[in-house]
Amino acid sequence: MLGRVEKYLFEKIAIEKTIHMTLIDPEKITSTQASVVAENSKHSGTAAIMIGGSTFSSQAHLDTVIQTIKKTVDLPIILFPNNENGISRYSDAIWFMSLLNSVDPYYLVGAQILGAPLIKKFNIEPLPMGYIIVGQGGTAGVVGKANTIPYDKPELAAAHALAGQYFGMRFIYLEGGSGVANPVPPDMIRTVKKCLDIPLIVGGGIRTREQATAAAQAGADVIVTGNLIETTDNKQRISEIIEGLKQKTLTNNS
Ligand code: 1GP
Repeated sequence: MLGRVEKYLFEKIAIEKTIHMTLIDPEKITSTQASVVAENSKHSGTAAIMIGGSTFSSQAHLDTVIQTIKKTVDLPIILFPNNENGISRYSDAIWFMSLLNSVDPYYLVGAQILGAPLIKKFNIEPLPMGYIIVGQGGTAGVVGKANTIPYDKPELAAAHALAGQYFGMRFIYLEGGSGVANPVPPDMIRTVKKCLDIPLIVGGGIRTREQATAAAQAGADVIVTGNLIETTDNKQRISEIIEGLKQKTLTNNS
């Protein structure tokens, strides 16, 4: 049986075709700022709030950020952990993810083994996801010891994604790396999406409506933006991106 958050995501993707999620890195923001970002993002039409970062370490701050956001918005809070320390009892769900192109068993299955008992204890909904770092990969690529897949090798990314699907993962995430200059190219997204029967999440370096729409048109089911919230006009930029995704759905349906 599908969990509450997974069901919500599947239904939303079925209706809206491509949805947006806002990633908040607790290390870069106070809890008050986080709740303002979450509220603005909700008004703009974001579907869920993801919480996590590549180098996060304070669990107490993570708990406070999530509790503060929950007082303001009723969107699902999904953890996006870099290891077993990124777990908070206050979250609704967690990307139960394996970094499929890591050379370190810790990021393939080790951290997950350490985290699983806590996830059960806190009754957090696990969302099984295959995480693939491509292109420059940013900090996530370095920390996760990923054998990053070059942007001009889309078929390699597709092979990783298919392996994830065959393992039983229910989402695949193509990660270009937070803040990278160039987001995952549409050609790579298209090639990966073609071989998948499960939703495809794309993130890393998406800053404009045009980039988000291009990723959606290539087949992304979920667009994640994180760094954008650090810009002064973040509310405007997130609104434009989500507006672009909605327009794309209207065009496709007409
Ligand atoms: C990073 O894919 C996410 O894990 C989002 O990237 O911060 O560049 O939006 P940005």
